[in-house]
Amino acid sequence: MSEVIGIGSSPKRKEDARFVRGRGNYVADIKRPNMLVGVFHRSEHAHAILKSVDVSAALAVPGVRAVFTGEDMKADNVGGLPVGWGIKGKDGEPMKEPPHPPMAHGKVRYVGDAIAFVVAETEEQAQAASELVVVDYEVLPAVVGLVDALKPGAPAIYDEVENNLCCDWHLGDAPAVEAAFRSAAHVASIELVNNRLIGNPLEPRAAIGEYDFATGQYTLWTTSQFPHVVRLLMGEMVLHIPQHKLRVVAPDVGGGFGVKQFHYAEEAVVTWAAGRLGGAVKWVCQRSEGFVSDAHGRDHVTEAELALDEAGKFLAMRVKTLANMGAYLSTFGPNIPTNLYAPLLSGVYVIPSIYCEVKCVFTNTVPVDAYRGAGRPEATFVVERLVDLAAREMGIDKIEIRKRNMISRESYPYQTPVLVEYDSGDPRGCLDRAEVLADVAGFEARRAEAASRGKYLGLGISTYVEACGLAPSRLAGQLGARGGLYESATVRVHPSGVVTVLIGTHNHGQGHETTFAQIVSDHLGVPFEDVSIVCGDTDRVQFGMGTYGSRSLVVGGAALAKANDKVILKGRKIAAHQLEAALDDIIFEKGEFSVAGTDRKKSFVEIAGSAYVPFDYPLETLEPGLEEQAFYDPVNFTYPGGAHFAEVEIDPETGVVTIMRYTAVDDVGTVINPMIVHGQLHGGIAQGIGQALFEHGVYDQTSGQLLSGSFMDYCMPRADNLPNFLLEQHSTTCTHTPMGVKGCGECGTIGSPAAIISAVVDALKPLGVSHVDMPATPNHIWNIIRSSSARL
Ligand code: MCN
Repeated sequence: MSEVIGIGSSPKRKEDARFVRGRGNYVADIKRPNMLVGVFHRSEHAHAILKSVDVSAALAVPGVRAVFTGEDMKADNVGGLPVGWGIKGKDGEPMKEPPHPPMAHGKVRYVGDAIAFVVAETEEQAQAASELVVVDYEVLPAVVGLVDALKPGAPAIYDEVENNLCCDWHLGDAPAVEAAFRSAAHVASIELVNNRLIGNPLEPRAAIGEYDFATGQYTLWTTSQFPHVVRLLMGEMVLHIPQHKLRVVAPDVGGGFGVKQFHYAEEAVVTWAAGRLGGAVKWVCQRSEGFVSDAHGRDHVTEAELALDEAGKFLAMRVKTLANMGAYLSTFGPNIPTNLYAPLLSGVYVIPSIYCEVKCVFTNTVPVDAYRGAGRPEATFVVERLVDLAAREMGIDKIEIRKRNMISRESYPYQTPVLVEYDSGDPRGCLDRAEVLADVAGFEARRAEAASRGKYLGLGISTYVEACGLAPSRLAGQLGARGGLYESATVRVHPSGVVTVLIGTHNHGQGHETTFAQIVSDHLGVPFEDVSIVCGDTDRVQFGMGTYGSRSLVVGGAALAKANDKVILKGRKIAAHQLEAALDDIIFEKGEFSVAGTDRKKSFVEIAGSAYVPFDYPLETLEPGLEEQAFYDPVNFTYPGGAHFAEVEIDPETGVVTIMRYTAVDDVGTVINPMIVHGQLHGGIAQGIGQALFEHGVYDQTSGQLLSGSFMDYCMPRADNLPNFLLEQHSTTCTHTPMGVKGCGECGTIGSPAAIISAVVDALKPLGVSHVDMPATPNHIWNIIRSSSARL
């Protein structure tokens, strides 16, 4: 396709040509000369003192080159992994940040904690030897539940952390909320659980460390969503490698979903081991190993209340949440249930005052961090469950109560009581359209028909707002974070006019090679096929903060747009020189620089060529070449939003929930590629349905063993669990991003859990059920139905 394909078109994804042919280049595919293979020996106990670690039998296995332990790393002055973002408690006290060594020494704190790293010539040798590492444990009592961990006398995971409490954080105006609750005509109260999720991207994590003795250069190939940040954190804090001597490469990555956005212990261990052994060392995570070593997501217990006046208008909201941190703080851990959760509790509603307290709690479980949506699905679930409950208790229709309390389109920009200011949106427009598409008017007839077959049919709804585009420095600073997150892009126009973009975001499934090429094609008027996107290599790309929090388009795309503008400006200067006109008279349109009001013009390709030819060039005022770089720090988050309707049918004999219809109307601002946005919504909704109906990370309360440690016990949604989704966009333009765009990567995951549970509860309404915790598995639903006296 040698044509311009701009913003708003849906070309097929460039990257799929290699993915669908099996030609991707993943970390596990990479082979380095004389590469060794490493396997971790991991703790089988949730909480234990390491009395001794005997590696002699493992070392004796033929082919084994080394067996390293946490004590070896400690002796080599290896630092701890990054543990926090400066969250402060209510009284301004800093959160507790106990050290997180890459391999345990002294004590293990969860099943899966790494104890030893066995390096051998082959994986089989390393695996066999790792089973011969003998650990003498003094087993300690473990605690995995949030409420239990805070109880006096609970096992202490760190001597220096009282009551296992990492921090007691809050946001909002408590006195105003108390006053509003005192004047309320009705208070709806709910206790709910946001279930623990385990990410499971298609490609398990992997890492290769390599040390080149001749140059003193380290290279890490890793399955990461943010290679530059890994270089920054690992180089500076953990291994103390100067940045110019450490290259981090994240090649093709087979899905991340948040799981690959942390700096993991294994990355540091392979790189350090490579340095010790003077070569390359590879580790590829086994699927079952991933269950106990990939950071988990969610895991909240919440009490929430909504105060309303007699007309059903919201007055105030009060939320208390316990958030599981696991045994160590992961890279962003405490940031998720605080800064990315509480500021979203206003949803799309006018709620005059809100107060939220969050206790972040250590337990003997895998560290918990971001998982697609990260804090925002949790907030949406709280708000939407409360709204449904209030509607039911006050006898108001659940769509009507939402309409009564929604922020009107005219009220934007809208300042919430929880710090953030929404710049744009039209929640009512989304809701009205979704109501029509979902054929809400015909629902009662469908419910009656289902009842005639002995089935319960329920209609559920969720509205949502998301804050994406992490993170405006201004807001991050106000929330107490140590830094904001900008993004950078370089646009390199080659002499022939073709373009290479070097960008700091990372593409691991979102279609950036396509959408970013569309942006360049649109802005510079160059053919879509003439644009290549490069990401994921710290030696090639100037700098970057990576991909998560649906930031790539709104922050990275904005940097790209800014760099395009700079290219155009320089091109105009060259054209002004060549066409002997004033700069102000040179206009750039559709790939041509022309003198306004004349037919004198130069094509983009001509200008690109002459930028590299000294005599075509105003040398006294410009440097040769056509390459521009831009950094962009957003001024605010962007706030996509929408309304999702789900219709579910429940079989009372089996408890199976079948999704009959799913309708969503979302607002993601200007759409670059409608097909890709559609795909992002599909994937996101599927993941939200996974949380609502299937997925649950379950620990044994006494031993701290992960009971859902394989796909036999951890149920992922499959294609036959999902209906066809009916999706539409109802876009409002973001007022502060260069192209008016908002993010879309997490929308589906944020809107869907609450919509599904709302539908499940509605279906069970005849039984008097007012809330169902996630996941609404057949067993869970069957038990609810069995225990009800009012069956159909
Ligand atoms: N897009 C667009 N128009 C818009 C918004 C986005 O065309 N108005 C396009 C973007 O250009 C990009 C895609 O949609 O190609 C997603 O954009 P964005 O919302 O910026 O999200 P990111 O690219 O930053 O991706 C992160 C987001 C998150 S946080 C998770 S988790 C997630 C997700 O995206 N993980 C994914 N989607 C995923 N999709 C795949 N296949 N794999 C993952 O690991």
